[in-house]
Amino acid sequence: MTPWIATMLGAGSVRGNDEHESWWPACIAGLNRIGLRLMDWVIDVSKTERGRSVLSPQSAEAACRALRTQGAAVLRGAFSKVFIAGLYKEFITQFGAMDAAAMNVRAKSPPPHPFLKTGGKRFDIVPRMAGVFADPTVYAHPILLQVLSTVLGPKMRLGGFTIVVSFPGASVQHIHSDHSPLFPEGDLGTVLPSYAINVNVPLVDVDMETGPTGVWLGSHRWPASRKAAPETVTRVPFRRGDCLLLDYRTIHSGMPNQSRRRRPILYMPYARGWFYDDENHKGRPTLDMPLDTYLALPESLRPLLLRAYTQAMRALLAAEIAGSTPSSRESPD
Ligand SMILES: O=C(O)CCC(=O)C(=O)O
Repeated sequence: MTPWIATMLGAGSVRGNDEHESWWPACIAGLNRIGLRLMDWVIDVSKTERGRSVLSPQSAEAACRALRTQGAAVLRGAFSKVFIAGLYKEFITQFGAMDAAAMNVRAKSPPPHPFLKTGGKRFDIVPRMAGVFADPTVYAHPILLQVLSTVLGPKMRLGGFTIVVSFPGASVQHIHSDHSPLFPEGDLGTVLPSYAINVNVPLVDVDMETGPTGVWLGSHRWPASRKAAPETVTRVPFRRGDCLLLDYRTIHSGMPNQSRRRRPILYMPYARGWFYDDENHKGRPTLDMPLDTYLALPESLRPLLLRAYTQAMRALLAAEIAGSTPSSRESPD
């Protein structure tokens, strides 16, 4: 048994600390079942694949199959740890001085601002795409593009570049998917191919104590009437360099942070060219890339980053259209 499976099965102490957590201890009961399904959706990127920045046809097919059938895939070791350490440093430069209370105050202030509260002591924040955050190695990583362009087509766009940070004491997040159904009539959306995939890149090692994102595998195909049973959640720890690809329809929830460390995860949603996420980011641009940086990009990358231009305007419009209705990701508290 590999060490990370062992970590998962020996999930450590669990304590409820708010009303959402009544279901959390039941997750442990589901862990044995989870072990059986791990190999379906976790793909180990080999040293050679990482070195060449390309997946073998078998690995690429396994990742695409996992996204199709499970609505999720983990690419273990897609990024180098040194590169992720650089991203973490930039996160600390931009937001290291803020604690949960400071972010809460900002999240409650009138828009526009980069802070969205997505749970107790959990926030989605928009960093400036400066320094290493502007490095194409992160948002145009060839291994990511290899998988994503197969699933979403060659005209996909990066729709956002945000960081979800959970602070020590963060409670388990409400169970949700990242968007309401595109076609609620007759659950049509559940039989369609994927239209958007959120790529989550943890900037620190995430164990069971720090709290990974829990996933309900296969839920992208569930009818709206089927609710996620908390005890069937799948959760695996992450090491720096891993990333989690989640279909926008897949049901998930951030696990509680019972450690003393904050847990930042980079969020990069990629979508087919016709899809704009107007639900999740009212009043804030989701991709804060300075225009000069955009214009300095190689021409081949500009189509992927086109939303650096358009998101700023759409954010203002979305604030007007959506009014005060909370999105599925926003904290209901
Ligand atoms: O914090 C996490 O692990 C998940 C966050 C999330 O799903 C969200 O903000 O929508």
